[in-house]
Amino acid sequence: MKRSRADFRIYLITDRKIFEGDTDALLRGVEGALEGGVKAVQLREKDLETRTLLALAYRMRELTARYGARLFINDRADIAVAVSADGVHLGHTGIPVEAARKVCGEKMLIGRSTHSLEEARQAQEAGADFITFGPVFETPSKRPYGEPVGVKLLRDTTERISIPVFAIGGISREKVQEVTEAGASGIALISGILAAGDIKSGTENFVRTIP
Ligand code: 3NM
Repeated sequence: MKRSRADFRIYLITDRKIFEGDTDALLRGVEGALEGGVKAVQLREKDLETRTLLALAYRMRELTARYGARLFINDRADIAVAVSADGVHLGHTGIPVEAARKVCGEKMLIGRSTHSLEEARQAQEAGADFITFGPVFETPSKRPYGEPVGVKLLRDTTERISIPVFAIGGISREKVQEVTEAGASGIALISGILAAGDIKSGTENFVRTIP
């Protein structure tokens, strides 16, 4: 595994729509995943109004801290700093990595979503600590972004860049071996964990597969 400050292997991303928009239910779901062994969470509720998102980010910070887990905030470097998150995760419409570094400083981690080798290279050169790369497999939430990139492109990318790559998009337990053999340092996922009937034991199964 590539060594870096991004020393976790399962990167859980939130989506309260799985809980019919109920943020309390989302927090309970995330707590189940933390109980199951998740060590990094990205708060990604892009459509929330700023103050509502900030309030949720404070609660997520308190929760993740209780379990010794990292917290990342999607795109909102300002909110990440305000709630003392461990990092920010930048999507393709967000501010560039260099700008986020100025806001967040050297201590915080910066993750970047990438969808091609070129984007992955750019993220690394700009100083990202890690990237997500995908969608590797078919996933309903990402159909608007086009075809999955596939495992071969994942492998081509992990072979050419040195920062950790988290495979994202349609990751189930059955896919973990394939993506780690392709050089992924870890997996990033929403439904594989949060849509499980029993989130804690579902997470434990992932942790056993990718400790
Ligand atoms: N980003 P699931 S795919 C949030 O390719 C996200 O950058 C992607 O959800 C990307 O684990 C994706 O349920 C959705 O497939 C991941």
